[in-house]
Amino acid sequence: METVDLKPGLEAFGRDGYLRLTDVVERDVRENLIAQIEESLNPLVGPVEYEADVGYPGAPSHRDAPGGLTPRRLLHAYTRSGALRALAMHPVVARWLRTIFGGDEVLLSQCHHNCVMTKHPGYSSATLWHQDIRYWSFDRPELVSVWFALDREDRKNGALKVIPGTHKLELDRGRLDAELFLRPELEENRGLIHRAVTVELEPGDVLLFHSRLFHAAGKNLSEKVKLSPVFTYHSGANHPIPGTRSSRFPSIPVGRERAG
Ligand SMILES: O=C(O)CCC(=O)C(=O)O
Repeated sequence: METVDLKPGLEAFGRDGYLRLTDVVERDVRENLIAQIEESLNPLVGPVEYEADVGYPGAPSHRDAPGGLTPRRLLHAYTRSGALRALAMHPVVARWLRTIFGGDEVLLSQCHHNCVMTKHPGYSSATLWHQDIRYWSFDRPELVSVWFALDREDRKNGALKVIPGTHKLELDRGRLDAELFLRPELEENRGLIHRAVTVELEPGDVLLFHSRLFHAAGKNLSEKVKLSPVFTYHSGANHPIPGTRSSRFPSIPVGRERAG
């Protein structure tokens, strides 16, 4: 593996709460993954979360409504194929995660994200401002979500938007609604949201972001479904709380690079 100075990226992650890595996933790997994922969409291979299940703005109100059976997430991505398992263990991503976790062991959570986001044109919904950690239960809120762009992700097809630095923010509970989304009607939240940036990704790019970073995304207004595998990682020193959803399945060690 080529020698890359990880220090500037590590500093950027610490400051902003996210890091975009360019050109990580090779074209043939992406094409193979896209073909496999498309096969899982028709006929639909479960487990799946439908747009109607998420209840986000713009989502069909129930499964029997028009578009109610639009798949929003193909769940349990890690167990779906060897290609998805290899993606989750990508050596470039593993090296960054190890660096971010200060050299500790890196573990893939099977309980959170571990899915392929399948944002469809027509019936996709917008995701409001939230932190991924909101429903997760670990010793410390120090997890990293990793978003793989198999194709271009931009404003039109619902690329992620982030508010840089918000992984370090301490907010009063009142700034969040019942579902722990930022309340956009509050003046102080409007100021925060005003600082948001859209993270456009090219095919093969990867976005790493802190589990406390506020992020959101729009609907897919393009003609094409957007397919994005997403996995979540934690360090070996950060354990899921026993008895919670975060401990439902064991985490998987992310291997070290082989020498030579
Ligand atoms: O693509 C989207 O709408 C964003 C999804 C997201 O942020 C999440 O599921 O945590």
